[in-house]
Amino acid sequence: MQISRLLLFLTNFAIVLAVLGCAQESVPAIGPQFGANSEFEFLKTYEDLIVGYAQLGAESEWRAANTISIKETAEQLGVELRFLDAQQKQENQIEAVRKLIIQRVDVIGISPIVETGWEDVFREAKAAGIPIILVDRRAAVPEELYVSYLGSDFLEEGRRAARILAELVDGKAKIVELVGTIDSAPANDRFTGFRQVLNSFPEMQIIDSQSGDFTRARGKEVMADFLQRYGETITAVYAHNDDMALGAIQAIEEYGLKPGEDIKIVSVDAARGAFEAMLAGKLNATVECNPLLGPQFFELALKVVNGQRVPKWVPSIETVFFPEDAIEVLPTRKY
Ligand code: GYE
Repeated sequence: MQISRLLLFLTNFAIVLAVLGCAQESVPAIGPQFGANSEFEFLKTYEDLIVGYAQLGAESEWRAANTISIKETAEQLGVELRFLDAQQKQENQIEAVRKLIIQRVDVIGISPIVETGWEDVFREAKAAGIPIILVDRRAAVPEELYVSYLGSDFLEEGRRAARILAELVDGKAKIVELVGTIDSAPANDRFTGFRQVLNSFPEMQIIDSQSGDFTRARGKEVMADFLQRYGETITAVYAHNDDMALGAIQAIEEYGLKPGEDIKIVSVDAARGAFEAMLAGKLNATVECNPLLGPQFFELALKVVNGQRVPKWVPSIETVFFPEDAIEVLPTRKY
């Protein structure tokens, strides 16, 4: 009896030892998971990142808000940001990208001033192993030359502007168009999207279309010129951004007409100045285009640097605002 008990004890003891042994042996078996965890420890954090940013300029309220968003977010996250401003010239922006390549930053963000002419410098970045993220504006380059585009659907903005204007004028208007920077993605697409919708409104005619370069000063000049040429024939303005619409409002007032009444005006951006103009009854609607891209940009940059997959296009979420929204929305606007 005692012997059999002893045997039982020894057997149990052996089983326990075997189990423990197995357990010990199983450690290497789960090793790869620890391996993955230790790789995880090597993932970069925001504090490790050096990000280059080639901004195109400071032409509008939108751009000012966009720049602040990039700079403030970098500071909040602890990212080292090398920010260069091309002052509205493509050659400066190309130079900026080259400087950032020489500095061997981890990622380059760029809002390409125009769509074309980027292939060479983007290839240089690729050869140096530095990923490019397009922010706000697209570039017409093969997809393998950038990792992601973060920005708006400019075609849809153009279509929205046309639908709103059609409602405001009951499908009948003589329109002048203030185009953004020639060959820029937003100007190209806002131009095209607007016409896509206008095709269904035969009595809405665009009588002239000129670039105001996305600035208030040029918007005013171009509008003054339109008024000289067409006078009271003009019943509507489509401006590719709020700044040009605000310039046009001044020109219309100086000409002696009432903006928002005699001439209906629709623009794009939904910046503060547009809300103020809507409150004053001088602007009829603004289509939102969100410039606060800092947080999404750095999130993308971090993922890219850590080898994680990112979508080829990250669209911003946007809406449309009318004068009746202005009182409530203006105090909450961040730009
Ligand atoms: O609409 C305009 C700015 O690229 C979306 O550029 C941006 C445009 C914006 O100057 O105000």
